[in-house]
Amino acid sequence: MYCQQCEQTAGGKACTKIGVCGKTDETARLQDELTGALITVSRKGIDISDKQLSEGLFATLTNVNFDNTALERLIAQVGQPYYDLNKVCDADENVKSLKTLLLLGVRGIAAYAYHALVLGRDVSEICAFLRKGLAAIGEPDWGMDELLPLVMEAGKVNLSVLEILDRANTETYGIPAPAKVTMEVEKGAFIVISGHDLRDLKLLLEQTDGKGVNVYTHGEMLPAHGYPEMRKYSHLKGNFGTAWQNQQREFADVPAPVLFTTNCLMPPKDSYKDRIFTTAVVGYPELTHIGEDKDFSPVIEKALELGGYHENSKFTGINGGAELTTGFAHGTVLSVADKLIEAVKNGQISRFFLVGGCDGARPGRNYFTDFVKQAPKDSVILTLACGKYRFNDLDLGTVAGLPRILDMGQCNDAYSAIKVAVALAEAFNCGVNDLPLSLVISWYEQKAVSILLTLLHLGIKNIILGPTLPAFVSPAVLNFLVEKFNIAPTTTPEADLKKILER
Ligand code: SF4
Ligand code: SF3
Repeated sequence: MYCQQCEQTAGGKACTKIGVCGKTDETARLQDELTGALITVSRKGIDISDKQLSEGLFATLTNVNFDNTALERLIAQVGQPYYDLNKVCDADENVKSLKTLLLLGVRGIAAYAYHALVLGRDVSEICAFLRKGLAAIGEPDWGMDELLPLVMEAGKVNLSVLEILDRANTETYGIPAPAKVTMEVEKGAFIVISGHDLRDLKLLLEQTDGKGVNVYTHGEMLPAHGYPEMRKYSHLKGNFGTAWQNQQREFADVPAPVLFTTNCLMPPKDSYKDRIFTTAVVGYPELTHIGEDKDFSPVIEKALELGGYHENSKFTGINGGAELTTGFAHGTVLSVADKLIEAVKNGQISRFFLVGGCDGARPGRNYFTDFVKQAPKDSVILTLACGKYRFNDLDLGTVAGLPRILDMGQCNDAYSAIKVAVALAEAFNCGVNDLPLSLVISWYEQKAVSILLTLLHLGIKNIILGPTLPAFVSPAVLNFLVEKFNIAPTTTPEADLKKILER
């Protein structure tokens, strides 16, 4: 195997024997074959459905599908000889770097397209770009001149898909509003639901209604508490646990089943394997997978059988806090835009930091906790995605009547942050780069890659990226990113804050 698509890749270079994520050599080969088959389809102009295309690509994201049978089925459905991805690896290092960047961007876009498609949205234009991007990866003679514009276009297309998804979510589940979410688990039967698929949560809430089974979010499902159509269910109680990389510890002795929607699933330990269920694109051998009929009865039965805790049980976030807040999507933040602008003008708010992105297991990720703790007391921390669990239980007080940490949602809601930044720039009659706004982004998997490409497409400069830079970025491509966008790796919170505040 040869995989370097995520931040935890072995030795900071590539996984070649077994994935640090737990992906086997065989699974990696099947994921390459699936990608290769989709490249062939795109190069030959063969018509496959947008669902098949986005689902196939989504299945190759990190921590999504470890189930070889499911991957074989997806390959058989495409039914084309696969383009050999080794040709990408053997190319000139800059071509390899750009083709990898394009492929990972395409995978991230496909994930968002899939979520929008599930909510009945038309993503045909998005998928047309996915086909164009995949076809380009198979072009034998393309160099930097041809590939670089496509990489930048991926950022533009990702912005479109995020906008489509934002509209799909808010039109289906309402405009998110601020919500306080407890980490206490009430006694009695319950289900934990993880991942990004809001539709699965909604269906689970409907199917558990009146059954004496409570529902708790986990990981990226936390922002669901902000949506009116979810909050109306009184048995949606709170949030269990923290970010994805702690699941093997947090699920070890929980007396309840966990339903994984896509993504991030880790190989389950034997101690809790019988309690894990999967649905949507996520999969792992031998786990019960709930198919397209979305009949969650086996999960509900398991919850009733396990019975939950005997007493109410208190849990805390990684900093000891017992309550989280979410629901500060663009609708809420922009409804107080006048107040924010006034607070910046009169000096109450000195700066906005967008600190967020994907979390991961590396110890260096404490950087993001320390950064937020050390940020000036009159600054506002906008956050999104699972990286927020590093600090979302901290009580940093308020500024200008608003909590200092504003959780804008999942990584799927990056559009919210962009919308707020653009609106502030308009209000101040300046460019986004001239705002008192700094972006400190953590990355892990391929959706973060597509979001990063969107930020670059918008011309956003001075992004600080960590905890490490992607292994697939060649020196020449890195040089381009530094010269054009002044992108920089994280160093220490102290040094990076100093640099930002002196700018
Ligand atoms: Fe390694 Fe990441 Fe690929 Fe898994 S997804 S095999 S950890 S690079
Ligand atoms: Fe996290 Fe997987 Fe990316 Fe949606 S849950 S941000 S890593």
